Amino acid sequence: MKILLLHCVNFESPFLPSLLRNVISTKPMPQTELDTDQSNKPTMHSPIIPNKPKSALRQEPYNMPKGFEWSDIDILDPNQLNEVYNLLTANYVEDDDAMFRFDYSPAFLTWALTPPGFTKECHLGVRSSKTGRLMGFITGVPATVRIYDKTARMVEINFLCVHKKLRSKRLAPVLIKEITRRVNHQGIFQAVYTAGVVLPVPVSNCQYFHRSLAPKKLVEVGFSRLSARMTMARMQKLYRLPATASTPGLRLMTPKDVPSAHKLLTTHLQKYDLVVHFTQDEFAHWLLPREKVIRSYVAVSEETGQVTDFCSFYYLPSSIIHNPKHSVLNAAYSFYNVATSVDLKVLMKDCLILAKQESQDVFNALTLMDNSSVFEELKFAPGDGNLKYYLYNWACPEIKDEKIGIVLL
Ligand code: MYA
Repeated sequence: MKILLLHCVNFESPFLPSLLRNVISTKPMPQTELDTDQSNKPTMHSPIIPNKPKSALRQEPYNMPKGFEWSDIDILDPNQLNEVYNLLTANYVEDDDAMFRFDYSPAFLTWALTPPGFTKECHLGVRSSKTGRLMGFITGVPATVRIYDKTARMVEINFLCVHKKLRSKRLAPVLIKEITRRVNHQGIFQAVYTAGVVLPVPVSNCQYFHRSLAPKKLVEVGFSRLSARMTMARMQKLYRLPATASTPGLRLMTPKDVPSAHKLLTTHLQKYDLVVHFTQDEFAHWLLPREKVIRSYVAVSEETGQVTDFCSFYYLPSSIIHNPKHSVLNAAYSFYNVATSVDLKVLMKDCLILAKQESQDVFNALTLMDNSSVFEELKFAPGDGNLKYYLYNWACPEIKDEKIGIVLL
């Protein structure tokens, strides 16, 4: 059994540190059975492969297949932002039936890719040498992440995409190896990322739940179905929401609320096992409202002037691929929520109401943090999508979904 596991490891794989995580975390065994040299053994709650000094890292970029070249993308340049948008909007993640494809807006991409400390070396593109056209992409943005009680500077990896015309040519592993090399040169040796597909080796698995806001449209586009005993009129009645939010004083967060809201969220996140440790600047970047991108609301105590309740969601529409009537599915995704003066159910119901007011068709949330506790009463239904969480080059035991306290975009 042990030998089999080790035989599964592809030593050429960019995932080697994640593959080894499986051997270590799910099949505990006396270290002597793996190797008699005890000096370079990873232990639990530590890197799998030790950090290297800059001089020991590969200095030159990995070779690209003939006809392609690396390109650092300046996401603050509107033309390059548009190139990334065009690549992703036509080639990024689709559901299994190819009915919907994520349509991250340019404003969303700017938000997602420019947190404090971002570098354009880690917004890595692949261009056709002949035409200059952007054909592949991957990004890493910095974050300080706590896993159980260890904290590490990491990157959040996202937006891995290869143009449909270039699929299955093993460009993705080269993109991953090159971004790893670039991140390592910044002195960072761990990463966190999510994917719908099963890769070696998830640290956690969350399920998507969906709350219909526009049930008729969701049925028309094939996102949901009318069950046998349900009529459209009954369905619309079932999902009807009040016109206004009910948490007293709930309003959009402003820069003045940042210190208090940051403190509230930081304290709340202490109870989870995989979380981002936001600085105040990072919190301001990730949570201050941006039109059509991110919404955060606060309720403030009249007595203390402190934020008592905080809720947030982001807007990520999907293109509807073949539908005669609708071309965009407007979806809001639950982000970070902390309820202290009201029940979490009340606060998340307010999120539904506020998202509906901004013309969203569906509200999505994962089974992480305390989200699952509100699903039944707020009429969320389980979806068929799962999102796996991965850690690169970190050995630790699996984490239950309700102990995940980080939401990646
Ligand atoms: S998740 C979003 C991923 N993007 C999409 O799903 C968009 C639509 N699909 C595509 O663009 C392509 O199909 C992709 C693969 C680019 C996904 N993550 O080039 P290939 C492996 C990682 O011939 P293609 C996100 O952005 C696959 O198992 N690897 O395949 C997080 C196989 O490997 P192996 C994936 O279809 C990304 C190899 O690629 C994924 O043309 C985290 C085949 O390569 C996937 N989602 O292109 C990346 N899907 O042979 C890891 C397939 O070994 C980061 N593959 O089985 C690791 C940390 C790096 C930084 C470390 C710093 C310290």
